[in-house]
Amino acid sequence: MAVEKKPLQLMIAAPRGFCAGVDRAIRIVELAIEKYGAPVYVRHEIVHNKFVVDGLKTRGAIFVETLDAVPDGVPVVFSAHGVPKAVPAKAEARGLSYFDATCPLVSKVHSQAERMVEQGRHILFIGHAGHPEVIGTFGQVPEGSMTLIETEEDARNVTPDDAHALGFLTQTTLSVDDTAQIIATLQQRFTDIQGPRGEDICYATSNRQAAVKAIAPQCQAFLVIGAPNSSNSMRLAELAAREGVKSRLIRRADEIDLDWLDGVTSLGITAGASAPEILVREVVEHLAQYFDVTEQEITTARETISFKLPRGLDQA
Ligand code: 0K2
Ligand code: SF4
Repeated sequence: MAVEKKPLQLMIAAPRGFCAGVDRAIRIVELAIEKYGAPVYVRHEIVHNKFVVDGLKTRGAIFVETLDAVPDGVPVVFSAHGVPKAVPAKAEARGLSYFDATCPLVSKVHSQAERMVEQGRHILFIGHAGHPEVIGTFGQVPEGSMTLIETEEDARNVTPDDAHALGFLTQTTLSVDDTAQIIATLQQRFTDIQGPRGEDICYATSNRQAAVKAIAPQCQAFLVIGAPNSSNSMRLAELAAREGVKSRLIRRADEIDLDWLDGVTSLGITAGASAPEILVREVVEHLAQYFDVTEQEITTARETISFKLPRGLDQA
C-alpha cells in the first residue's frame, strides 16, 4: 500500500535568485567564449555558485584565483565581486585582453572610496574580512586609508587618527539590519562622518532580505539555496533564523535533510543572488517526491533593473 504523502506548503520568495549583476557577469563569460573561443580564464568564481561555475567550465571557462595563473595571450574575466586596481593594471602590463564583470553597483562603491580619499577622509569600511569584494574595494585606495569594521563592537572601539575626517562605505551584500546598527553607532560617535545615502547594500540584497522577513512569520522552516561562501545567501539563512524560523543553507536538493523537515507543514524557500532558478525547481521537485506540495509565490518587490555589457562584448 502506498504511503500517503504529508501536505507541505511551499512559500517561495520573490524576488529570489539571480540579480542583474550576476546575470551580466555570467553573460560576459559566455560572450567572451563566443568571441575568442575556449579557453577563457576567469579570475575567481564568476559568482559564488558551483553549478554556475561547472556549467561555464563545460563551455570552456577555466577558473583560477590569481592573474599569475593566466597564461599569456588568453583573455581573462574578473568576477562580479570586483578586483583591486592592481589586477587590471597587471593585466594591462602583460598585454592581456580582460573583461571586467564587476557588478556596476560594486564599481560605484569603488568610485565612492576613491572620492572620499581624494577629499582627505579616512574610510571606515563595513564588511566581512577576507571576502573578495572587500579585498577589491580596499584595493581601490592607498594602503592605510581604509579600516575594516566587521561588527558593532568594532564600530564602538575604532579609534581613527582624525575623528573629523571620516567616511563610511559598505559591502553590497550585508545584513540590512546589522549594517543599520553599525552605521548608527558610527554616526553617534563621529557626528560629521560622511557616507552614501543609506548604505551601499544593493537593491537585490535588500529585496531578498525583505522577502524572507515577510514570509518567515508564516512558515516553520526556511531553505535558502546558495553557497556557504556567498555572503548574500548566508545573510538570508541567518535572517530567517533571527526571525524565529529554523533555516538551512543548501547548495542543491540532495542536501535536504528529510528528518529536519519532520512535522513541518509550511516551508519558506528562497535563493541567493548567485543561485540559478533551475536549482529552486530542483528543490521543489525533490520535495514533491516526499510530500504533497502546494506552491505559493510571495512577491514583496518587482525587479526590472538590468546592466549594460562592457564595450567590446555588447556586439558579440
Ligand atoms: O554574496 P557574495 O558577494 O558573496 O557573492 P555571490 O554569492 O557571488 O553573489 C553575487 C554578488 C556579487 C557581488 O556583489
Ligand atoms: Fe550587484 Fe547586488 Fe547582484 Fe552583487 S548582489 S552582483 S552588488 S546586484
